[in-house]
Amino acid sequence: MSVKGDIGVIGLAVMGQNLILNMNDHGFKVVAYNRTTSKVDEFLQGAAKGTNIIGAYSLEDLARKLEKPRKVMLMVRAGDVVDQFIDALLPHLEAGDIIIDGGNTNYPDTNRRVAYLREKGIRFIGTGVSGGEEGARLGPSIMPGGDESAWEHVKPILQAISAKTDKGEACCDWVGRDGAGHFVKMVHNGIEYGDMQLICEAYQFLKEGVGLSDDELQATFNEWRNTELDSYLIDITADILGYKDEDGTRLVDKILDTAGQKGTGKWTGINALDFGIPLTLITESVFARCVSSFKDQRVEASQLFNKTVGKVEGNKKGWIEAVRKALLASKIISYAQGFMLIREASENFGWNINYGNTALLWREGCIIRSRFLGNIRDAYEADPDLIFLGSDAYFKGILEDSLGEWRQVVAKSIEVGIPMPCMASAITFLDSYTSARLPANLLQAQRDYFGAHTYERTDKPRGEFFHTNWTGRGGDTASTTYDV
Ligand code: NBP
Repeated sequence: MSVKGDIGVIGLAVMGQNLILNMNDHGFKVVAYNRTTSKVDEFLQGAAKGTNIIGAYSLEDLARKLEKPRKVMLMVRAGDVVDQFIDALLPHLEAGDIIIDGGNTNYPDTNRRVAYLREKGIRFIGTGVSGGEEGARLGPSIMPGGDESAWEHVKPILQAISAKTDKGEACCDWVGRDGAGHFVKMVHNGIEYGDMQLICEAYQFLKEGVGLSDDELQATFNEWRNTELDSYLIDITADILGYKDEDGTRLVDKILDTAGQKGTGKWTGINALDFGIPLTLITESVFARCVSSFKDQRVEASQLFNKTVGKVEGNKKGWIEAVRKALLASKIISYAQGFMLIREASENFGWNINYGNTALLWREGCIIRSRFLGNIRDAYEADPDLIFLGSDAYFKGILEDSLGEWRQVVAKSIEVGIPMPCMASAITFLDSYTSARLPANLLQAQRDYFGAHTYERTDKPRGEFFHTNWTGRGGDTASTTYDV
């Protein structure tokens, strides 16, 4: 082992500390630095005691203690702090050295930083890291992108510390140039929003509509662990539903129903709008959190129409199975939409993202880890050009098998007054996407009527545009044709 450090990590909060300990476990010598340097000593005397971890007390000290090319990983608050550290590091680095940003950075910032540092001869990697504290310590999902010439130098470290599939494959591989890694991490977080909201909708329907008891609810989610829904989020939901407060009642019932958010779901929605991709489910899940946060308004509005939730009558077991199918089918739509967004960005930026590989990165270590992601990987391995996940034979089969009960659940939720924004948006998307004809003929007529925006005709070749003087008062001049 070298005397100097293999990698430096800046940022000794929960993620930084755990990643460093993980690197140390895998035999790498890590140099640890933090703005508040007293935290370096606290770390060395606490969690890092007895390890090979070295402390650094200035950026100069950090640079001096690193093997060349130097590899410095930032695990600090995303945003300006990353830029500040980059500029403060530059005087201590030399051409070919590598900076890695492992924070939750918005990908345009990574695009910008890769270009900025390339001009200065420094190689930059922006990597998504998912899995929270436990993932960082035991094996996170890692999604690196940026300057590809840096990858061979950091690959042995990042792949060693990452989560592994049951076949031993690392949930860490090169995603693509520039901000590709952070883009994929952003979509991961958006999918996480969607998965969580879908589970919440299933929970509310079964609890308030079907009337399952706490024990029945917990048992249901426990059983779902043994189905295609098998995933980390289903696991923790089963645990949460069983968790009792000191007085013996379920803690979850005492938690205020207002959801927080840190912004990555919102970024995913904004990008979907920018790229023109109908990411309806994830976007609804962000809005669902927004509505939940209007607690006082909701309490007041709940008096407006004397709202009560109706009972969902019928066989409990039948409804539980119908909800399971609705949840699974909706989840397929969410991932289908997420991969459409990744494809659009990849083609737009020339990132060449491998979609099967992306599913593999999320298979273990991260919050959305699931058995299901193995099937997504198989689907893209079988057909790398697959546009709509629902046309893969395996997923098509599930959608076909679920459709009837999925419709029943969504229709019933509307009938009894239980909000179901994500499951409803998912089936609406499927109905739209699989419609050879939509009412956009009328929409184009409206656009042409008031704005002379022109339309194409079903009885003429595509690409020929027509304008009608609908009222006899307008002229014959058409507006410029463009697609938004
Ligand atoms: P935080 O996001 O809480 O950041 C703490 C670190 O940022 C500390 O080292 C702190 O130094 C430093 N810092 C701050 Br805050 N303001 C600074 C400033 N103005 N100048 C210099 N340093 C500053 O840590 P975290 O929760 O470990 O997350 C690290 C990154 O990983 C973030 O981008 C986060 O979004 C991402 N991430 C977090 C999780 C998670 O589960 N927490 C999961 C995945 C990704 P100080 O000690 O001197 O204040």
